[in-house]
Amino acid sequence: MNRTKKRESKILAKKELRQAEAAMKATRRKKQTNGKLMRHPIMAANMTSFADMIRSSPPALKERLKLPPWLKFLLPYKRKDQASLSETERERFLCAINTLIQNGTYGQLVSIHADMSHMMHGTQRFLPWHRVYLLQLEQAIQSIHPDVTIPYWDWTQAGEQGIPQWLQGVTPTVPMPQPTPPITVIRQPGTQQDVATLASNIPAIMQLTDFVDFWSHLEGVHNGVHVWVGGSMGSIPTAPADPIFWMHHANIDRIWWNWQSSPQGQGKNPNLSGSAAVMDPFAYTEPQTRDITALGYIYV
Ligand SMILES: [Cu+2]
Repeated sequence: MNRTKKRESKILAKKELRQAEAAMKATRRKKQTNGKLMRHPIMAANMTSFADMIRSSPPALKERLKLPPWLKFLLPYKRKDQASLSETERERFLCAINTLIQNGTYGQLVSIHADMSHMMHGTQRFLPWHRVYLLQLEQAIQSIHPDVTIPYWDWTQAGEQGIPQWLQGVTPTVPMPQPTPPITVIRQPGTQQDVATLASNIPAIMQLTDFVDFWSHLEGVHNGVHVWVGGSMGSIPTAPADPIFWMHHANIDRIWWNWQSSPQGQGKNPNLSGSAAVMDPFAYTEPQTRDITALGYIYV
């Protein structure tokens, strides 16, 4: 074979590989969306822990299954206000986060947020996409400490309008997938008055009756809090490296759930269809993100 022929066959092989990959992706997507192969397509595609396996088993099976009392916490689990956590709860959360940072799982999640192709900011995907994104970290956390959940940082409360004290020393260096260099978390928080001003928008936002109005205003306040924390939190590719990102987003998710549960917000959903309704790179579709109790958690 001469050189040009060799090159041609190489290009051909690459093309075939790409086609095969595309075909595989298409069937995978089909399997995930038609749900025929999975009894519980919502959870099954993203399960990383045995706790999730129990949690997502059919209600009838769960009733028949005899579980020891210490496994009863599995459904639904509670996301708590960070200010209400005990010392042990704080330690176990940080311990799980650290383990995930060291084993590379955390860095992989951060890199997903750096990928703008997921269109998760400035679109109607913002709220459902981040709801799914939080679940990814939470499921990874629970594969280490099954009783730990993501606490929310309720910056609408006067007592929480600053970086929580127990997080002030938590500025890890996060190893990232190759070739991205590690991220060392930094913060440049603003004043208490500034975060209070941002939070003062929330009561009026809760009164809105249209999803697009609600989402766009809430995302605006959310952006303000990102900028208020500053440093790593101020830029999209590095923000999730700061553990406070997840607690900020849990608070946004909680505010959305409160609105969804209110007369103004009831039944008001994003207007997404086709691939825009699939929360890529995750398999969840937008309708599957609407009910947090179906996803297995509540806010307390
Ligand atoms: Cu984001």
